[in-house]
Amino acid sequence: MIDLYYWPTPNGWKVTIMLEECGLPYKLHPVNIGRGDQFQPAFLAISPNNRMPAIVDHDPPGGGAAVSVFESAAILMYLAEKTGRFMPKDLRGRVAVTEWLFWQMGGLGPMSGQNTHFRAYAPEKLPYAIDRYTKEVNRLYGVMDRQLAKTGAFLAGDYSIADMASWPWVVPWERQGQNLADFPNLKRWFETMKARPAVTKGFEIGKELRNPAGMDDAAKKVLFGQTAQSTAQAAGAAR
Ligand SMILES: N[C@@H](CCC(=O)N[C@@H](CS)C(=O)NCC(=O)O)C(=O)O
Repeated sequence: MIDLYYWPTPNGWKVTIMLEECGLPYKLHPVNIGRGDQFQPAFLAISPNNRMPAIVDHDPPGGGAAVSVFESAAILMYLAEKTGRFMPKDLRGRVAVTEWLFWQMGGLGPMSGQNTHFRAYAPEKLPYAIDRYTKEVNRLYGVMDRQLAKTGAFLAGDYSIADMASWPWVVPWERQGQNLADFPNLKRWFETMKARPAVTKGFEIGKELRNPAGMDDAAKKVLFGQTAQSTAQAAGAAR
């Protein structure tokens, strides 16, 4: 059985989608990041960066002690290795999936995250910051669109963990100030992904946990402005 430490956000959906695609049984442990659960000592022992998702696999390949993994791409790679699925066996195929997975982790995810922050959450509307991140996300959509025109189907050829990592970050495209109609190959890929039952199911996991009113002030206080000192204090207070 796999323990999944999770909150329904794009980085969380990557893992629920993969677990559903693989049909692996898992137990959900909600980490309410708006209330500070990420600073609980038991969670920090698994995920020292105070971020979800994280997993603990009590039945790792080859047996032995349970394996814990934090960072969504590391989790996807671990699950691909465990199941032998969604990561090609040949060198060139593996390189392509790794490239697009890391592209998502270093580009699409963080840039979209900053874009959301400045568009939706920053207390002041900062035109320079909004413009910078909206344009960068736009550029990244263009990169995906051209890649998908080339492959014709998925980001790295066959359906893989690179697609599972990227799709959740395109879900909020309107909120990102983008228009999917401007990117026909991306739009086709987005709809193809959405039609997969495991993608829909993974996306729905823990939906009821979300605050229907959106992020409240208490959550903003926990999530924004973290420093080394404040996170150490939060971890101390949760002990
Ligand atoms: N690079 C990390 C990012 C994870 C991440 O940013 N998770 C956010 C939610 S989407 C979180 O747990 N935030 C808690 C916090 O900011 O304290 C990954 O891909 O796993």
